[in-house]
Amino acid sequence: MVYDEGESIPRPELRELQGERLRETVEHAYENVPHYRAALDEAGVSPDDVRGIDDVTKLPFTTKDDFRDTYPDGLVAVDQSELRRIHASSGTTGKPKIVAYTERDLGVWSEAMARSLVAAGVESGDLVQNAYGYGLFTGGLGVHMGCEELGANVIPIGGGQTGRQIELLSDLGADVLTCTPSYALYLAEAAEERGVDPRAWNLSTVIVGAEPCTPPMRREIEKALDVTALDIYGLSEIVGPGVAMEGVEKGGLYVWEDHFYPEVIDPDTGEPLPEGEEGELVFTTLTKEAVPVLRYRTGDLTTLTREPSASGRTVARMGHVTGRSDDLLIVRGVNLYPSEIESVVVEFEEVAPHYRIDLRRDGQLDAIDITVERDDHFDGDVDDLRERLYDRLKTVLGFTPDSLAVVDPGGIERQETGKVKRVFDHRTGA
Ligand code: DLL
Repeated sequence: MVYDEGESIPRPELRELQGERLRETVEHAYENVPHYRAALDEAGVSPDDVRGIDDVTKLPFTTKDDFRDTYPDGLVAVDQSELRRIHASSGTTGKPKIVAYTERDLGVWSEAMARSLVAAGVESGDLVQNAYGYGLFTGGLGVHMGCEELGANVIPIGGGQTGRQIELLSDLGADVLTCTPSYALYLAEAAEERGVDPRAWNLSTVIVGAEPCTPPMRREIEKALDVTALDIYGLSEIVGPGVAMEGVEKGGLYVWEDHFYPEVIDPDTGEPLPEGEEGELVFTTLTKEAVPVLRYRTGDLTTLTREPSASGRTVARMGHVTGRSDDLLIVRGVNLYPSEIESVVVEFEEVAPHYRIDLRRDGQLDAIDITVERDDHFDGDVDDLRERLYDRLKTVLGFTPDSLAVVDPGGIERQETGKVKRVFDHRTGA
């Protein structure tokens, strides 16, 4: 099932539509945002040079710094009186990125979210417990609007209040839960602790997003809650949740590319990469009024395909985000992505899917300490488990961690709301 015809426009028509919309967007940005006028002039590109969607590669990139440098509203392209909503990114360092929406922008977002819910199998009349934070974060209100647009029944509980979440899941029996993957696991664990069996809930689907979730982590969620876990992607700078959504077929995340045009580039050279190759995801908005965005470098690493999909949707599909280009940790000169450690942790049934990485300086050298948590059900020899984990980590990482601690269940501090922090880099104070 699709929500509207925009999802399955024949590709030649879609490209034509994208070309027209790109040209309008570039014109709009050039006329109304001094930053874009300067950037386009510097790149020697005028709106007239945009004749089709392929011309997107002529445009200069927009970066997070461009949002920060023009804080708070330097990228807004319409009069204040046209604005209907302001959100902000959940950035952990520096100023947040402020984003704004016109009425039409909110309509596009609601539609993208409704499409996303339908792709996940949500139907009008379904009950959705929305545990994404409401407020400046786009998660709560974005999902909420999509539910209303679709005609689903939404419980706007927001993030946190775990006791309440458990009670409502037991008493109201939502069909769908929306939350971050780390919170889905937290909730399942918290229910067990209270003597509630989360597998007995009525949930059939959990829509997880806002942070990466490795495939094994997803399987943990599916097992713990007896659900299908589907991945929702989005970012405030583009619109919020619902830029892309994994369908029930699980063949990648549909990108609603009649509104948000995706590219994947080599993060080092900025050159577009061939389909299927992993690189940095870049988005250009095609219909946004308040904050049009040209070639925004998301920092997120993934792949793109435009192969026909089993569902009949014609839009591009992206892979799960595997990490961020700025996630890369360099430890003693060796590249390390936190997801590599996660992939080992989830291989072992004897440990819980929680871990913590601490980086510190030991004299002139980098040191890395890894902490994992013994699973509740494991009552074997912890030293032996530690040895096996250590060996596996050495093989996967290509170097030897300075320490590996296996702590008792619950030993790693949980974060109840928001995006989970797993890396503590004491070398930089981050
Ligand atoms: O996290 C929007 C959102 C809310 C998406 C609820 C999905 C569900 P920001 O706070 O601006 O917006 O953060 C955007 O979060 O660039 C990614 O690094 C990360 N992210 C979002 N969705 C995913 C995902 C929201 N499905 C940043 N997988 C993005 C991996 C994700 N990372």
